[in-house]
Amino acid sequence: SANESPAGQARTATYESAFLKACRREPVPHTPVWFMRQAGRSLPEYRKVREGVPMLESCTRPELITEITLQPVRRHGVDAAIYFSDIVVPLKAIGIDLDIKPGVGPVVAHPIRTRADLAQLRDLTPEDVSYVTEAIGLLTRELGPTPLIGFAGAPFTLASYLVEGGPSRTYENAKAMMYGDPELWSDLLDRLAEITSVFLKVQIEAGASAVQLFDSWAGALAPADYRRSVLPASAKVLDSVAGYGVPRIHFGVGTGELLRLMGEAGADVVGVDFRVPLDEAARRVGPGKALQGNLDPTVLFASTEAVEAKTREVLDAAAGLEGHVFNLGHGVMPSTDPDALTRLVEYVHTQTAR
Ligand code: 1CP
Repeated sequence: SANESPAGQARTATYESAFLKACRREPVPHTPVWFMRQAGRSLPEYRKVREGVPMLESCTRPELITEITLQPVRRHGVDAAIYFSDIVVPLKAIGIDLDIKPGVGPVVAHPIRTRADLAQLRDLTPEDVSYVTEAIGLLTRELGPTPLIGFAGAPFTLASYLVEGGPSRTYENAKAMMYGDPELWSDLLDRLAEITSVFLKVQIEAGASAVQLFDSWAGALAPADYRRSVLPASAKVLDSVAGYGVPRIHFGVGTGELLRLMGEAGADVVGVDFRVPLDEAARRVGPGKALQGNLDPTVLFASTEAVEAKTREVLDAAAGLEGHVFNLGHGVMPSTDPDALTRLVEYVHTQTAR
């Protein structure tokens, strides 16, 4: 309204943005677009500001976080920003000895394999991540009406790093604990659910207008195991932030057989990787949820014509959805041509303008 403060007007404009409307399954002026890993090595301006700053250190500097988060919004005109951080940041913040090794990913010094190892985990407090609150304060001012997505790793995906000690293809130690010592496993996941809930609440209370729970590696699990040994902890996280009324996106890779369960865990929006077409994904998820996805990120290495043809397929499959947020089926690959991403945003916007 006319007598609203500038900050109030910005909040109203954010609430009415195409991205948040699509998450709420309301009509949109165009299909909103953002990209997982849109801030990162595909951008020369990112490589420049990250020079000489280790990854985890960059995640604790509010001005740097703000700049990196804004870069893809400025360059590509995406419909949402995603807070620059990493899923292991809250684990580092409670004192777990871990690092992000260039070209590898998160590496944990003392993997959690026994009940005694659980002592490495303590509760996260908002003060442990005060730089998050500060950075989001700076960011929401700079972003104006553009929504900011907060995020966290889901308990299973965090546990996969903590138990394996680093990236894995087989998750043999994590699964050995899950099958062999279900009580220890569920205690571990419950602790991680607590930490993750606090981390998401900090981001929402600081001004994030949506959150994404990344269960990137959940696709390694059969549905019955996911339902029994993983879903309860993810549901605790998603339920703990339900009262804020911000959309909750739930995403994993290779989760074609888990899509309905990932929705049932408490998501408002289910993220779909590129292996299941969105119309089929909607049948699997069932009514009452929006979907996010799902162009294969490697398509961006093909010609513009091929990118447009494959994007058209995604948009056609999404035509009957209750709500659609366009995204890739997984993160932007570091060697992607940033101009291809800019053209893709423009193409989705013009193709879906209503
Ligand atoms: O030095 C560097 O630049 C390291 C590369 C890097 C970056 C840019 C890592 C290491 N993390 C990040 C940032 C990051 N991590 C973001 C940025 C925000 C954006 O999207 O723009 C996000 C959302 C994440 C989340 C993340 N980290 C996930 C879930 C998303 C996904 O891709 O599935 C996972 C699994 C991680 C762990 C991680 N951190 C970094 C790497 C290389 C990995 C994956 C390692 C593996 O393969 O297991």
